[in-house]
Amino acid sequence: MVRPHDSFASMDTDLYSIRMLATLSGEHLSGAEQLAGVGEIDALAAALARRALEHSRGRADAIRISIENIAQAQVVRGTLPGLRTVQVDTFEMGRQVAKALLHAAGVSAVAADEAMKSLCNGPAAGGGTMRGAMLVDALTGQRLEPDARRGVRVSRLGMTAETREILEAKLDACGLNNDHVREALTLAGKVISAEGIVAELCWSDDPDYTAGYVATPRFGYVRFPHMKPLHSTLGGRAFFVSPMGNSRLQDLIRYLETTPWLACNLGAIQGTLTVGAFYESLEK
Ligand code: PML
Ligand code: MG
Repeated sequence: MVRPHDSFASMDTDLYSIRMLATLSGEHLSGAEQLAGVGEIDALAAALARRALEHSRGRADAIRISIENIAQAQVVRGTLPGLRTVQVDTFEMGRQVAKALLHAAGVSAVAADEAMKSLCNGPAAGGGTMRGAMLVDALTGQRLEPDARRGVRVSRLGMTAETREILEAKLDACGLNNDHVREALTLAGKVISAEGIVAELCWSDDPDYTAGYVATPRFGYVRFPHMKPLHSTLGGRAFFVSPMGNSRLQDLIRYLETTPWLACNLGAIQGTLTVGAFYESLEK
């Protein structure tokens, strides 16, 4: 998340959802979301605009920032997942261990392979990155999102000031206190809180950031420093879902895109472990 000047002090203050979406030559470039108190809005809007103008994939030519009031009664409160890093030396190794974790979480080999193939080729219909995520049937690997160009964009999410303070201190201690990690951990928290989600797979589409992660309700947020070659701009997200009918799928998409979700607590932020130690932990 971008850093505001101050933070919303208590849950009595008005809460706003602030969202930024930026494009370059008509293609998705950057997006960010936060729930914030009224006193933070101006600083956040400026920081989000700056981020889109200084993006590593180029300078945005269109930036949309939307700000909307959120009724406190609608807010679902949750917990950020625990975080671990598996020390892989190559992106091939990162993908291999990520696949093993997806399998342990209940994603079939065919579904994991299909999703990885799509992320490698550019998941949007016709190639390229999407502003949202793919929805993938965890057994068959079939793509389920209604619009394969846009994907499902997780929105209206954030954390309380107290949670952010604790998180930043813990991430600082591991050298991981950056926008990528804070935002991805928050997004993963909302995603794995949704009914029917089996796992999330993500690696960055930013050319200078090679890390990615798998998040699951049981194993939390497991990051891999290498999930793609440096300088590649092909990346994105896949949400694996258990088989469900159309009306439950619509409910899931509505939850991910519109229900405000606020992390009020966090899981354990742990250090780095070897591939061997990680495999052993999967067997426990
Ligand atoms: C992104 O910000 O582009 C996605 C980041 C995924 C990995 C974040 C991490 O380092 O844990
Ligand atoms: Mg990006």
